[in-house]
Amino acid sequence: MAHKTLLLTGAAGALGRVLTEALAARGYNVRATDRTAYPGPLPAGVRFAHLDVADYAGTMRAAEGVDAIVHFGAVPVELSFEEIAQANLRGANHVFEAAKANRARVIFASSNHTVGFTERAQTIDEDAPLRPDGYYGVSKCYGEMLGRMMFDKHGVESAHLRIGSCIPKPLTKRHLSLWLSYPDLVRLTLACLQTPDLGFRAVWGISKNTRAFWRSKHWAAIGYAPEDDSEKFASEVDMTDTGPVAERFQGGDFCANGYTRSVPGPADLP
Ligand code: 15L
Repeated sequence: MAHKTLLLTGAAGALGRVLTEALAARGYNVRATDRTAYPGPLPAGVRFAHLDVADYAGTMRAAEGVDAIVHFGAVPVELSFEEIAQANLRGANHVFEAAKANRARVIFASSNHTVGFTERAQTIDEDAPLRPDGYYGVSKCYGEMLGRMMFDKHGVESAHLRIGSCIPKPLTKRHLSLWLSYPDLVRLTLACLQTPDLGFRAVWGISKNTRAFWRSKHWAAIGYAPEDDSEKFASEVDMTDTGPVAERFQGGDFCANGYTRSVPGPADLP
C-alpha cells in the first residue's frame, strides 16, 4: 500500500474523526493528533497524541517516518488574523517542513473560501482566480501557495482539497452546490494518497452535485470518482438566502461577514 504511515492532524474534529475511522479501517497506520482530546473511543490500531501544529518541534517529532501528512488541524472559521495566523499560517509551515524532512506528501484541507467572492452564476475550474472572502480564506490560499513553492523548490507533493460544505447532509440552497458527503471525502482522500503522481494540485472537494458551482480538471487524473449528489435532498433544504451579499457569492455568509462595501460588490469593479 502506498503512503501507508500517516500523520493526521485535526483528528478530533468532525472531518478528522471520519478520516481516522475510514483510514484505519482500510489498513493505514494512522497517527491521530489534535490539540484537543479525541472524543469517544479510538478506532482499533490508532494511536492518538496531543499536537498543536503551531508547535514546530512537536510537529517535526510527530511526523518522523511518515509517508503522508493528512492536514486537517486548523482554525475552520473566520476569526481574528492573529488566531488564524497561529494555527493556519504557522501550522501550515510546520506541516510542510515536516513533510520535506520525511519526503512525505501532504493532503491539505483547503476550502471553498479561497474562491468565495466568485459569483454563484459562474461555473469555474480549479484554475479560476483566487478570490478569498476573509482572513480564513486567505490563510487557505497561503497553504496552496506554500504547497506550490514546496513542490517547485523541494519536490514535496501536495493536494489542497478545496472542501465545500462537508456535513452529513445539505441544509441550505448553497449546500446543494457545495456539498461533500462523508463517503466522498474519504474517496477523495484515498485518491490523493494512492495516485502515483500527485505533484501539486488544488482540487475541488465536493460530491457530484447536479447544481455544482465547479467542474474539476483534476478528479479523473487522481482517480476521484464521487458517488453522492446533493440533489436527492433538494426538497428538504432551506431555499431562502441570508441577504444580498451571501446570496450573490459562492462563499455565502463568509462574504457577508464584516462586509463594508455598498452592495452589490467586488464583481462590479473594472
Ligand atoms: C469551510 O471552509 C469551513 O471550515 C466550514 O466550517 C464551513 O463553513 C464550510 O467552509 C462552508 O463553507 O460551508
